Amino acid sequence: MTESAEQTVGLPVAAEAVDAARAMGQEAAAHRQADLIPILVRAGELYYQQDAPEIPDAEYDDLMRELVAIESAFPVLVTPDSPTQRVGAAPTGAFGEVVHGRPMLSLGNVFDEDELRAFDQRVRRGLGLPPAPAPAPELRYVAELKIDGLAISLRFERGRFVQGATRGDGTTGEDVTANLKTISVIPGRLREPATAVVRGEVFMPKAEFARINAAREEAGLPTYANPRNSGAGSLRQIDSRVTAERRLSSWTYQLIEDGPDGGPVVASQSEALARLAALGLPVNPDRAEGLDIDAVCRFLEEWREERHGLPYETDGVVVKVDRFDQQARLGVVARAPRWAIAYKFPPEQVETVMEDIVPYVGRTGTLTPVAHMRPTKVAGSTVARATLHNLDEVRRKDLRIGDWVVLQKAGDVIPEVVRSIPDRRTGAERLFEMPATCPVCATAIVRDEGSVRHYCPNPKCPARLSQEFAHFAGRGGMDIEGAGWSVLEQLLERGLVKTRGDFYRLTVDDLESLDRFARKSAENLKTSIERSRRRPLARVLNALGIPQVGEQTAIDLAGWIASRWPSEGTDAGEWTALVARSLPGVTAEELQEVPGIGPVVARAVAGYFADPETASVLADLVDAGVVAEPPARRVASGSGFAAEPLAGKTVVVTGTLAGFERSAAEEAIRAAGGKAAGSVSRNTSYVVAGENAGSKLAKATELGVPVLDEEGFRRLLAGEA
Ligand code: 3BD
Repeated sequence: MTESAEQTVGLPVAAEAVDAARAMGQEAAAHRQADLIPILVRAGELYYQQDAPEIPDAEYDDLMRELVAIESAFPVLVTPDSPTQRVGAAPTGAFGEVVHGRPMLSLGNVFDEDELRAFDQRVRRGLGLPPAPAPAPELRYVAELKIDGLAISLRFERGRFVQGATRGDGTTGEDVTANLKTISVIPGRLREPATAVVRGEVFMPKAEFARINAAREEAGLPTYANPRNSGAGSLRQIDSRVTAERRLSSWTYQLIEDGPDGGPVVASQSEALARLAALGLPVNPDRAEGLDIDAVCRFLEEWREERHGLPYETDGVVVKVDRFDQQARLGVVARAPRWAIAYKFPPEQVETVMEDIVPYVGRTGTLTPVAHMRPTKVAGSTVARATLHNLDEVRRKDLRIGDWVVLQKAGDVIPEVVRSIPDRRTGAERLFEMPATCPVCATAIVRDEGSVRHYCPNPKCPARLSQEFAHFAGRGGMDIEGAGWSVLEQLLERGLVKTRGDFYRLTVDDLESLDRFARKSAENLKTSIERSRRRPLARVLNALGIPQVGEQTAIDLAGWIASRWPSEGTDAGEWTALVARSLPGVTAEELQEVPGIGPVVARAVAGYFADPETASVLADLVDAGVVAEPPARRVASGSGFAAEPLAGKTVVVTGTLAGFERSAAEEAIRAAGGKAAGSVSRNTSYVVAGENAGSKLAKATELGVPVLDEEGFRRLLAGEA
């Protein structure tokens, strides 16, 4: 095992694995790499962006190890957009939660000067000032270069740094105090014993990024793609020694500090920045104060090119109304202040050759044309692929195979083919056509009247089935631990699993017949399959992959189903069968009763249940003994629909409960409208303590948070507490 390979993705890779990859030969390795990358990229995106992984962690790790081994064996195959490039960061839930005392807001974006001037007009109107170009001397802006980093919040008590958290969703972040302490510019003690919350951005300086990459190159290792990803990953390391090695930096830009009278200590953003600096906090000197909108525009102009010479990455300028009293008058809408805006520099565009357009079959059978390009560096990383969405888009942009194209990253993130460059055509370019038959199962491709979507209509298409079944068995679904891609592929290929219910009909002998499966691993997988047989209804619904239904809608739908077909007095298995028989009859009108479901989703869901194929899927699951657990009963409210007994409540479960797996208990809390949290704070409404509850129980007692046993928990869920 190489020390440095381990650093790449936070996973150890055995020398044997690298040898095995080498033995494949470069061509076979390249093919395998091409299979692995989209799976891992997609899983990674879901994981980081939506916290909804599609493949189990263990499987993800295995595939990632395999990719690292391939890339270690054949470094020429490495492109910086490979998922091996992201710094291995801790899984969600690895850190304690921090509820931000005041939510961390978000910022609206503008992309050109006109939009920025429109912002100025809105501000003037909001403050009752004359519209531009009339002068408005009482309105002044502060312009700060926008750091492309990770937003953080730091708490200082009597001058001491006591807690630091990531922004998270703005309400709740992760406690990364230990890691923030390794950042040298963040002081352990302020120059005054002030009590304050300070917000800012953590980032990796370009030089540090270059240093790390140079060292990696020297060691023959893949280099990291961009400072943003590596900075964000570095802050989410379990082992803060790893963070310390990365030498991150930070700028702060917001000060929340109450004076003796309860009001803020400073009266404006410019004063806040000065005070932050005076307290010993890092404040970006590349800013301007006392600006009118024309001066703001000059500031943008000045930095458009200059920014590339800065020691850190900036992707725009944040423009803020200086005076706090004016900020207060303007207020906040939908979490975004009306007194601040982010101007984004136009994306860097590059030209490259689009060597091919390849149709991919997705989970719903949709064929998506994907551009394969000569790998090119743009906005800090190398891009080789970009989705072209659908055939109409390909035609609209007049993209032909072999064309030179303009490439950019939308929002500096998602690679996008902007247009073709017809002047550079040689005549050898070819029009792309959607295949007449599915590239995977050869069924004739369908395009519905008036739709841009081409799809493979074969519900049994292996491309669809394997993705549908992966979704079914995956984390957001039945969560069958150990049933990852390679297992799934074999089960499908060998015909051991033809329907979803077949997972529950597998025997240990069946599983033992899989490649690299010993008796023990077969038994383990069988155990995890059995464990997944009973899942909360919301999860089972999500597992089905109903069009337009994600995790939240599945929860809403489950609540409605439970109110429509009450489960009291029925065994959960019988209730599941009843629901499975009843669902095919629901209408779109009925489904619109479900709070959170509108007409479009209602129609899609009703259409799904009306499909005879769905009825047989449901019957098969019931036959296979799958049990959907009814959600906690909701209290009937005046509107005839359920009120949520835990609405607005945060509940922490600790220790082992006899009647709930941890995930089921958390599911039940969410289904009852509450929030399931991982750590106890003053904001915790209840702690549910099972067998062997430890420090969380102690913390709850210390903070005076009500503690419930399992029976009390059940009453709480039933709205009886
Ligand atoms: C910067 C909000 C306000 C205090 C809300 C006006 C959205 C990231 O350099 N000021 C800055 C920067 C970010 C900011 C504010 N000033 N909010 C600012 C900011 N100089 N980057 N941000 N943020 C911070 C965010 N982050 C992640 C996901 C969604 N939004």
